[in-house]
Amino acid sequence: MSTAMEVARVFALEGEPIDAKPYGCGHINDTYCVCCQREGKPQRRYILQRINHNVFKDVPGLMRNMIAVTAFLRQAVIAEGGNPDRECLTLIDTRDGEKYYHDPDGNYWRAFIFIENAITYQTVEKPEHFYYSGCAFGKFQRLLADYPSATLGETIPNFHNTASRYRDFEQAVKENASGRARAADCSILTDLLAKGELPLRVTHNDTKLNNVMLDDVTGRPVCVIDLDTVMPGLSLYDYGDSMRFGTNPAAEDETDLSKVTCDLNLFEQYTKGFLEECGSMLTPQEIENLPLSAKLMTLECGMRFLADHIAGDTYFKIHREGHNLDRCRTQLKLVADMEAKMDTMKQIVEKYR
Ligand code: ADP
Ligand code: GN1
Ligand code: MG
Repeated sequence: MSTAMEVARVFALEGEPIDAKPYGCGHINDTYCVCCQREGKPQRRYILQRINHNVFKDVPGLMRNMIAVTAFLRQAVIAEGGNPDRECLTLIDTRDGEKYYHDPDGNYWRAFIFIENAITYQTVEKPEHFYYSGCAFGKFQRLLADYPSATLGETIPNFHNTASRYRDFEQAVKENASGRARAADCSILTDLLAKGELPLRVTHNDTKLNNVMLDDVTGRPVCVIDLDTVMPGLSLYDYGDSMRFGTNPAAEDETDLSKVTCDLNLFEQYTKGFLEECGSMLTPQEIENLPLSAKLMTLECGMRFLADHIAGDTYFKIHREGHNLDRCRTQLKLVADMEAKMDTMKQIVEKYR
């Protein structure tokens, strides 16, 4: 594949390219900063980009848009007395007089004047940055107000067609190409139950910490409460739901997700207590699935919070806007952390079986 340095020489840059380094934090194209040496003059920089043709299927069409829009903006900036080399993107021609280069490997490249003495921020550090951002995009709209929009192509069809994006989302979940939708995981316990490999028991089903009364003085367990959900179920539901709530040192609705983790010491404490009390009556399959049940009960609860958020908060009590969404996020963060710690969780269960 051509290197950025090789491609830099294809463009009519001022001076001799001496360096081409990856640049910026973009998520789509490969961007390089090319530095050129000039006789008796300071160095000059350019931006060189390899266009992502996986994302943009019709690069020539995209470049037709860009050439037309930058030419139009250039005239508009000049008409307002601005500096067009600085206030609008300027494409640099190739030595053959083209606005972009299609290399022998099939990659597309373009080069721009480097806008010096200006930076892009990754977060709003001062409110005024965001104000100026509003000014910039407002001006962009204004300068292009008379451009005939129908003459531009759609570089990504349906890009902001939210209904179409929603269908894409449903399709991605259905296909689950990465396995990350975890749909298959969701039926592991119910399948084992259906096959008779896990016994149906009387279970509490809502075993969070605040559903057990502990003695004020000794801290020892006094009484299991909140028996509304006592039903036939799997022992794994009771173990897993306790883990979901209790191993996370942060609140169930914590908004700082960096605080949300599965604390393995807490995991060990509960496992020890649970297995001391009922380990001898559990089957080997039940014990083997304990670590998985922690993850699955957490995933299930995350899905329930999200579903309720989408349904308009009709099930769980909320105390602020987006409360169920915040709760969903902690659960999904916890699922990811449990997945990362699954091997250790299994070792801990083995220690107490
Ligand atoms: P919910 O289904 O809304 O969680 P709970 O039955 O768990 O309702 O009751 C909510 C809280 O009330 C419990 O977390 C506990 O602090 C307190 N509580 C419930 N029952 C008792 C009880 N019998 N004695 C003392 N406190 C109780
Ligand atoms: C509900 O009512 P409470 O707070 O004990 C819910 C549980 C969820 C839990 C999440 C009957 O429990 O299933 O795991 O919230 N109870 C019911 O915090 O839906
Ligand atoms: Mg309760």
